[in-house]
Amino acid sequence: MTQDELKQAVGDAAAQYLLPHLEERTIVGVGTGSTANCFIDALARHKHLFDGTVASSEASAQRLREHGIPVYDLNAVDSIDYYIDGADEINHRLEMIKGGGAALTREKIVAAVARHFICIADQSKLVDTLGSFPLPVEVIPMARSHVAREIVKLGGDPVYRDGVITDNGGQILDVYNLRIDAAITLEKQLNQITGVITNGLFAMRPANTLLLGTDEGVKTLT
Ligand code: ABF
Repeated sequence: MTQDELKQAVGDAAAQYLLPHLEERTIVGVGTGSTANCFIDALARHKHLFDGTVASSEASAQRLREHGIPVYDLNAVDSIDYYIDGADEINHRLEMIKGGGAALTREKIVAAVARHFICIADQSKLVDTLGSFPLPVEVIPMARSHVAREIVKLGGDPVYRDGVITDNGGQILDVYNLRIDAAITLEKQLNQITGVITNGLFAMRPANTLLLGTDEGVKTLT
């Protein structure tokens, strides 16, 4: 199967996974990226079964609204039972690198609120060790060079993602050549650097479930 077919399969599977849990008051957290878009399109077929959504990006919010699905401000909802989102890499502890789509801050916020984070990914995203994908770090623009210097001290090679401004007005450094064996430790170290808004390591709050699209079908890992 092509990568797009695997993404479609896992997006459909995530909608099916949610079906028994949807009720009229349910708010679904919705992520960002091409795999998340497959989920949005599948979820839209069941929009009559739940209340609405909270989106992790303006792009996902627009796609949801185009389907006629309500999108709420996170401050307007009391809780989110399920958050469905993709990842750039995920390991066997369900720790992730996210942020290739520059939505990492809102993704991390919604993931923090959600009771159950379901990661949806094609088989290419599952790795033994995180770090082959460059780790996105969202920064306050005036602090970009300072943060880059501090990241070099941690052993990474930061590259400014030129021309990208996030939904929050931040800029992105993509950090290359990290071999991340202790993801929680590195996530905490990066959080301590003044000027960092969010880093793309989702290890302190990993996914609860991974729906993995493979040539042998969609597998569930927990
Ligand atoms: C999003 O999923 C981002 O964190 C990550 O970059 C993206 C993966 O994109 P895709 O599903 O298009 O591979 O949550």
